[in-house]
Amino acid sequence: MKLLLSIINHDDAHDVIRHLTQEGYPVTKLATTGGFLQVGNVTVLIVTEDEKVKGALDVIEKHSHSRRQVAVTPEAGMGQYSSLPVDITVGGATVFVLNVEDLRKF
Ligand code: 2BA
Repeated sequence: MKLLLSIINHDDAHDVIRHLTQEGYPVTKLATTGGFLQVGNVTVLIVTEDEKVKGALDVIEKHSHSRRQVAVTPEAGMGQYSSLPVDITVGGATVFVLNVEDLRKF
């Protein structure tokens, strides 16, 4: 079994979760915050059989979209902090696939 730990853009999360659920994947949604932008995103936990991982990844890929944006983040320089705009591409989705030894429900 595998755990898909999927960090999804807030604007895509509703669609991704709806389609995962329709396809029969059990989903737990966590409200999370990205460390770099300090804005909310959604972490979705899915535990499923190895052979169903590709199907879940396909759903996530199909309904997640990356976006380019300019972010202003604090940057150290010359002994003081200034805000420098940086051009970044924000997922979409970032997915970690982990082995799960056991699944127990009580
Ligand atoms: P954030 O940490 O808020 O990062 C948002 C976007 O900012 C990232 O998009 C990336 O394009 C950019 N970024 C992040 N750290 C950066 C840095 N040190 N310098 C320059 N640009 C940086 P994504 O890569 O699509 O990541 C979206 C969200 O997924 C992240 O939000 C974070 O919550 C999570 N994430 C991505 N990679 C991760 C990882 N390796 N471990 C844990 N969480 C991760």
